[in-house]
Amino acid sequence: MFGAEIGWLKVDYDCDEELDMQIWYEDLNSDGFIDCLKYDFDGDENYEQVITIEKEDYSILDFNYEDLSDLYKNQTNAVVTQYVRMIFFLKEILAKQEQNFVIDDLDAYYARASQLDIKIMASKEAQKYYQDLILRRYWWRLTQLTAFSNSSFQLINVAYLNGDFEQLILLLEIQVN
Ligand SMILES: [Ca+2]
Ligand SMILES: [Ca+2]
Ligand SMILES: [Ca+2]
Repeated sequence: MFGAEIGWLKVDYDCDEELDMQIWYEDLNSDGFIDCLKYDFDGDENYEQVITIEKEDYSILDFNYEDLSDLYKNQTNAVVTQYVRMIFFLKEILAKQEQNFVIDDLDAYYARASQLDIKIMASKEAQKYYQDLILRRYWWRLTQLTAFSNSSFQLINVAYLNGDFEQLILLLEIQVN
C-alpha cells in the first residue's frame, strides 16, 4: 500500500471476539513504503517483535482490477505452497532446539479448523492469511533461540527480512538436514 504511513491488523483467529494477536505497520522513513512491522503475538498490547525492512526494490503497480487480480491469483497459490514448506522446516528446527517444543496455538487451531470448516479449506486467501500468521509466529520463536545468533542463521535472517521465500526455504532445508 504505497503512501500509507501506518497500518494495523487485529487478529481474532478463533472468532471469539477477543483479540489474539496484532501487527502494526509503519513507514518510518516516509518514502511511501512500509518499513517497520511490530508484532504482538498474544494481543496484550505489548509488541514482542519489531522488524525493520531495508529492502528498496519495490515496484508500484497500476491500480486496476486486472493487474491486481492476476498478481494476487498467481501470487496466492505460489505463496501458500511456500508458507507450508517454511513452516514445516521452522517446526523441524524448533522441535530440535527448543527445550519444550509445542505446536503454536494458531497453528493448532488452523489444523483443527481446516478439517471442520470447508470454507477455510476452499479459500486460498484464507489459507494465505492463516499460514502467513503461523509463519510469523514460528519465525519469532526461531529468533528467540540461542542458536539464532550463530553465523549459520545470518543468511536465513537476511532472506526472511528481504521476503525472499525461495532462498529462505533452501536455507532452512539445509539447516534441517
Ligand atoms: Ca480470539
Ligand atoms: Ca519506508
Ligand atoms: Ca504481546
